[in-house]
Amino acid sequence: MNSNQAPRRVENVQTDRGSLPVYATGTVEQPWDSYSESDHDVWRQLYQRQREILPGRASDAFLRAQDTMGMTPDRIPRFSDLNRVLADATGWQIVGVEGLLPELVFFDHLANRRFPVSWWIRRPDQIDYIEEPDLFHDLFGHVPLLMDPMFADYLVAYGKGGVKAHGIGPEALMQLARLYWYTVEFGLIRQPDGLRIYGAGIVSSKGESIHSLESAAPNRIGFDLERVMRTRYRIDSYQQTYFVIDSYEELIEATLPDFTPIYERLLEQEAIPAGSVLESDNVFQRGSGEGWSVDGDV
Ligand code: HBI
Ligand code: FE
Repeated sequence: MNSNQAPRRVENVQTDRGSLPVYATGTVEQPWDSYSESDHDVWRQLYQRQREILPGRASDAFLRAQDTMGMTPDRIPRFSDLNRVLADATGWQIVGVEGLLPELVFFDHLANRRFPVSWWIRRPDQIDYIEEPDLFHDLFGHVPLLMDPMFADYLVAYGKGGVKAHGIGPEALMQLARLYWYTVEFGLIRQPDGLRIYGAGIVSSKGESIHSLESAAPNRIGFDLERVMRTRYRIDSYQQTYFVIDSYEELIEATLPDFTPIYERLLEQEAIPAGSVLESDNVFQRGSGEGWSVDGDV
């Protein structure tokens, strides 16, 4: 990526991931010919590192989809190549963007089966962590599951819900952001052979791919829609709680009811701290809490 191609920052605003630059809302063509050898090398390093540790940790659907899509470590994939496969599988399309979008713009993309993917990839010195979603996070982490019809339909329903929630108010948006956070970004799924990762924020991170499944520190709790929508989360560390679904169908079923009465009911209830375990929880693991910092819940 040539420096003159740096993403156009619009402004820093308080998002549900803390204060981050939110970018121009238009979509951009993927400047594939402008990627430098260093950009392809960053993709290659991250791709190979993750594919070494994800077998046995990532969900079957995720690993299968990545292979079906034809993603390889060799070069940064072309959005146009992946879009041909996606169109046949679930009708989704990737659109290039500058980075994080205002929520309503983001929800509208999802509602119309368009997944926004940052066109730029992180620098070599950001290999282990980058605050904003770059091409690797979006393309490696989020895009493969768009091949799964159930998950793809969940994201459309989520986007439509987000457009509606935008008209309701900030509390509704916050409750929906928690649902996105604990499923699309940091969700676990129970398979017959054990718990597996499907959340993009986990599969695109080496440390959290291991921590989310193998550490004694976090809680692992069965997914419950209203429990998740009440639960605060972490943006600056590993999650203190991971929620576990039994199937992607479970996510669609959760989005079927009209959320308006749910938003109203949740307004009466306290938010739940990120690290709490409730009597009513279906507990897979009650975390030790080792390494948790007390403040910092969003
Ligand atoms: N924009 N490009 C992009 N990618 C995201 O994942 C994203 C976003 N804007 C808003 C957003 N996510 C969050 O508010 C979600 O919780 C909706
Ligand atoms: Fe993401």
